[in-house]
Amino acid sequence: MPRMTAADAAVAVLRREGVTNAFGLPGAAINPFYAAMRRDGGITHTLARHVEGASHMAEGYTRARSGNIGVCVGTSGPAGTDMLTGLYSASADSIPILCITGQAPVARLHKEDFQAVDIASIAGPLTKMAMTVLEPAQVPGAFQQAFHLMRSGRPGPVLIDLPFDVQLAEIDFDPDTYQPLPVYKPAATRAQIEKALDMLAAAKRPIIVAGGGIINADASGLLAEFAELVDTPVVPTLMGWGALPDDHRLMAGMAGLQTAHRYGNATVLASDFVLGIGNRWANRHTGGLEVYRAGRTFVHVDIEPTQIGRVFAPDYGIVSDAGAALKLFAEVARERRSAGRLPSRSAWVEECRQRRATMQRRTHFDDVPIKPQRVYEEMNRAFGPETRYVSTIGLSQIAAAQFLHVYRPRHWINAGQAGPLGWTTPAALGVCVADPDTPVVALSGDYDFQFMIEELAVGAQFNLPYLHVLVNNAYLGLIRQSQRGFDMDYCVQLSFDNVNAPEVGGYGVDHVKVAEGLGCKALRVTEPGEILPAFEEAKKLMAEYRVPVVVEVILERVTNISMGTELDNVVEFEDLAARREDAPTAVVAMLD
Ligand SMILES: Cc1ncc(C[n+]2csc(CCOP(=O)(O)OP(=O)(O)O)c2C)c(N)n1
Ligand SMILES: [Mg+2]
Repeated sequence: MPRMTAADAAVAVLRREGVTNAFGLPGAAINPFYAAMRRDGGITHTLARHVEGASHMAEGYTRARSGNIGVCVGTSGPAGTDMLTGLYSASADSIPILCITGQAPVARLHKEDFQAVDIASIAGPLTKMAMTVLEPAQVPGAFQQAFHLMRSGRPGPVLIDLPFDVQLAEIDFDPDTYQPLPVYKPAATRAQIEKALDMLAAAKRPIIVAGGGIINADASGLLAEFAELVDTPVVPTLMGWGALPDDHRLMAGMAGLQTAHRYGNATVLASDFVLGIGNRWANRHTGGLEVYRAGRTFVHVDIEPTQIGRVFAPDYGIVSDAGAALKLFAEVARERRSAGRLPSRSAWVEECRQRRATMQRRTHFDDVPIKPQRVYEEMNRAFGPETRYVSTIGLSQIAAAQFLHVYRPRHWINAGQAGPLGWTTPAALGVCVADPDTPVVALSGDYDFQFMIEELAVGAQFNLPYLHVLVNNAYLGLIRQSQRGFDMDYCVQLSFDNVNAPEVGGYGVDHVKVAEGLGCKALRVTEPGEILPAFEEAKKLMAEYRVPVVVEVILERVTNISMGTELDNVVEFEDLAARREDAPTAVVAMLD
């Protein structure tokens, strides 16, 4: 039997589970694992500048490509605690990442040893498994179980904590005969699908709410097929955005309190039946449940049994992987269609499309300082359907969801539930590592950008070019807007007179200089007409220098973005689009 250190065995399992990349940074307690990675030579390591950054890179890496599992590695103590936000973000959005930490030697764990912290207990609620491996011979099994859990059921992260002496101990392990464990994915039965289709057929104005589970299951094609067969409009959730292309005839818009379209909310409110697939009825999607549920019948399909009924009791629930359910939905719908048993939906589909062509928000403003809506209009002009967007939270992200277009799954990569500021830059870098051939456009507010700005150096060092649109209002904009309810504007200003950069006109941080200092390229624009040329220039700079390029757009300081408390109570702060020229890049042209 081959003998090797437990750390070598851990790396061998990673390789056999398909891992080719890791994100992290070493420290004394994880050096044996780094030594094993070095001996193996098959794992490309990206050195983060902050351990939290490594965890978000891992998440971006997972999200970019089906089957990927991002791995982040850090030492004992603060490295593990730094990665907790990454574990939270990944678990909240059902994204598998594997977090590996070093630890003090087993015999010293209870002695308050240097940087010994009980990370497995701390990470427990954020992971599907969090384990300090105390016996060296358990290491291969711990990793095997980790991959089984990350891929089974509702995907999510795992943490494995390896004491120093456990990593170094020699064990018997045969990588050649190692076999990944089978993956558990429940599948709907025919009787369940028949019943749900009967309920859909009985409805007059049905919609499909398409969640991120469809993207996780790689089932976007099946979604389109099924929706077309039953001719039913689709409302993607924020996590499901891209599952159906924005220019699809049945795309009805997103619904919610913030990241939503006016026509999306109106269509949900007009519906009488909702088939939710791979979604979790997030509260910023539903708003108040009384309004959301009134007069509607609900069917909920989810891979995790305890998700059924968690937020509200649906009229019918099915435990199934979204892909397995959609495959059977399409199969049975095709049979019913051939037998002439599907009701016509053309009037309802047309009604939803009319809403799309009339209920639009205005994007075309010529104001200086620039209004944010104009930035997204120019982004729609500059970036095609091949673009992968990465964003986190803030007015910037909310407006992006209202105005940008997404045409493919995994092309809207967004920390949906946790929304940790700072996620955007490292996640975008992880996306670039996973798929260097697809153009990546990240979007940040100034505060999100400042949170993990140091990670730009990783992009410069490892030649990970992407375009970072930075919309600068010198404000914690979303919080400023929410403080209107408290009648205050308190601790939310990022503006100051920068003694080194009077040219930023009181907006505070000189992002261009910082980005350049970190080895990237950066441009700043202050007028609407400069935005598009700056994007084109940025593309050239990316091609020439192979580093991240930041395009900073100086915005007007105060713009309130549409949002509200209920689906029927979203407040509009600007004039709505009345003519085609008001929303010139809308996917469905505005009917004048
Ligand atoms: C770690 C963390 N702290 C606080 C928040 C709350 N929060 C959400 S958005 C926001 C302000 C974001 O400002 P910016 O990135 O400039 O975006 P803007 O809203 O101005 O577009 C804050 C503080 C958060 N999401 N994450
Ligand atoms: Mg801001």
